[in-house]
Amino acid sequence: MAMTLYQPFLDYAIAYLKDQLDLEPYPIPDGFKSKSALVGKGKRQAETLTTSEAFQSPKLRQIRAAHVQGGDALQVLNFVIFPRLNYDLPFFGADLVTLPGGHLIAIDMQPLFRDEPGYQEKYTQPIWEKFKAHQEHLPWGGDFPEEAQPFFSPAFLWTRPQETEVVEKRVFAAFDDYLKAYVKFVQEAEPISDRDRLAEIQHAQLNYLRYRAEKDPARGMLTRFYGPEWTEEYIHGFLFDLERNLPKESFL
Ligand code: DBV
Repeated sequence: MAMTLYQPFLDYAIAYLKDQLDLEPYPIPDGFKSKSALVGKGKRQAETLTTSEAFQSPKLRQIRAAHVQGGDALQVLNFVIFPRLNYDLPFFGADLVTLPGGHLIAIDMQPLFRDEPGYQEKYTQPIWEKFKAHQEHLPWGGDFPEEAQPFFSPAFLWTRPQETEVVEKRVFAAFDDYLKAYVKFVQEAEPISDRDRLAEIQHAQLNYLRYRAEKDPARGMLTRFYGPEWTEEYIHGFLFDLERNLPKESFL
């Protein structure tokens, strides 16, 4: 059953990251660890629970998950890793979404510098074979916002599986491969000290973050469940919080 379709993804990711990296907790602001609402009317009324988890490591500023559980037809895991600003690492981004209309899956290592050939060689080439293999079972999901394209790598997995079993098996396998490749990048990453490059990294991180916060596709859903005030604070104070933490995180 789809009741907790994405819990195994989350449990696995946290366990693997804890095993491979030196994880510490990342503070979650009051009111965001767990939030529930009753949604719908009468017999169709159901509880919708949103829980958050967050960690950090010496090279990763924030590893965070938002997990929405509202029954078989509403399951979401949004899992993103934001590197510290003195690494040129991509973001790890997974948006695993199950709505009444079906499953919608986005998995990528999202580039800071999409169009630098050297960057692609470093961070896309190593996953390319795996991407091609997974894409045979997880075909391109179509219809994708044009303006979002600069934020994705050529190895972006974007797919809308019909069957829940495909999510449990194929999507899980892809998530696993991308996470393992990402952790390897992290383990091999060297800090950047060149000031111009640090400025480019900070600029690219902010650009990505502002885009994600502004266009968050969950805004409508979260606002319906928990109201606009809670939702805006959740987005800017937790999900995409770099701007607020910039003074202490910046290397400039
Ligand atoms: N998406 C988020 C966060 C979510 C979340 C923080 C807390 O960035 C969920 C939850 N994504 C979510 C939901 C939907 C989508 C859709 C609930 C369905 C919205 C709806 O249909 O009502 C990738 N996610 C989408 C879409 C895209 C992405 C392109 C389709 C919506 C559209 O067409 O605009 N999210 C988007 C993205 C990444 C990502 C750029 C990177 C991996 O995480």
